[in-house]
Amino acid sequence: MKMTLRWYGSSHDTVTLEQIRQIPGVTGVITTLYDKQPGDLWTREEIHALRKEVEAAGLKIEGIESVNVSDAIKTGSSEREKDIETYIECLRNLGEEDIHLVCYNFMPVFDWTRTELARKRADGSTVLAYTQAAVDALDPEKMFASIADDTNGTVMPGWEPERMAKVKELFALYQDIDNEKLFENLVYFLERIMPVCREYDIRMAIHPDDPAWPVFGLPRIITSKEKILRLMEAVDDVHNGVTFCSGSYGTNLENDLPDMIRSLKGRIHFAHVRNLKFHSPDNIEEAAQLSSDGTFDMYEIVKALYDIGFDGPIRPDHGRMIWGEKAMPGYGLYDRALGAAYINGLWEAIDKAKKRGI
Ligand code: CS2
Ligand code: MN
Repeated sequence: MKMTLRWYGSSHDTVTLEQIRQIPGVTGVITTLYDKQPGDLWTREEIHALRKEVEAAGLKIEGIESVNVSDAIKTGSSEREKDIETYIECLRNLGEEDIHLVCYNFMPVFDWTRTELARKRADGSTVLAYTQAAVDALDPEKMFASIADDTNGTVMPGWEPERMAKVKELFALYQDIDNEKLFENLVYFLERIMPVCREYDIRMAIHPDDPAWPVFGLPRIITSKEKILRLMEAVDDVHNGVTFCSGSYGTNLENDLPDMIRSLKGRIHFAHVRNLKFHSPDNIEEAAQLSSDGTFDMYEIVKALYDIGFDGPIRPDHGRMIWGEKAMPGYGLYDRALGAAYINGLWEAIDKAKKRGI
């Protein structure tokens, strides 16, 4: 595996490339052109400039998270062909710049959903949290307003204010889209982009829905082993692959994470590793990577990735906010650096044990 950190670019991130470079074992970043809206073209020049900036800091762009997919593509509206053409051109430009991994999601309206961005834990750290009761009590249009005060002045991915201003319209777009229709539109999109992915060896890696069940009555299709395997079979090409996000699939305790990883051997192109602490099945908060701080056995998750020969980029997904840091919730420097060190430690121990035949 290649240890990476997500980086939002110098005009949005509070964390610098120089800081990332000093985390032991981190060799690359997962980044994006954060100002682009779904459907925008990413020019070769823009990608090249980003690449030069990252390389000047001694790091490599290991992948893009995300090239966002437009609502026209997700809903299959009349604008979809134009947007797919643009997406193909983005992929071509990325390929020309030697970038071979693209993470994306196919969630309607909201990207990930949380009800708190700064829940205080016993140790004084703050974390992202989700309670179903809070979602049920909320009007989706007020969702953004309810969390806006806790963003530390940053723009949260998938929660861009311009987008949230249109929530009502967005809901209307999905009115006639059920799970099957959304799945069909996803397969259509993948089939259309596979040729350019093959040409440039670009691995598409779908991020699961977070949480792994429908919110606000919207369809959700990437939530379980059965559903992700169905997608792998529907477009049976190695370039149609997976971002394995433990914290997203893991929101549903019925998902056996190590088993899912093993069943996706060869198709996991990117891994997001994080731990969750469950107070009940629908009252969940993010935890430190350390297994005993949360509910997951992080050793088993990393071991499963090791066992399937995972050699793609991995990143500690979200981190807690600690030591007085002010950053985008989930994306501070300190706890993600601790997370990277922890995962690296697990990996080294698993590797040495294996090589010594233990
Ligand atoms: C990420 C997602 O920050 C997060 O929760 O895991 O926003 C992820 O980047 C997108 O869903 C991928 O398109
Ligand atoms: Mn994730």
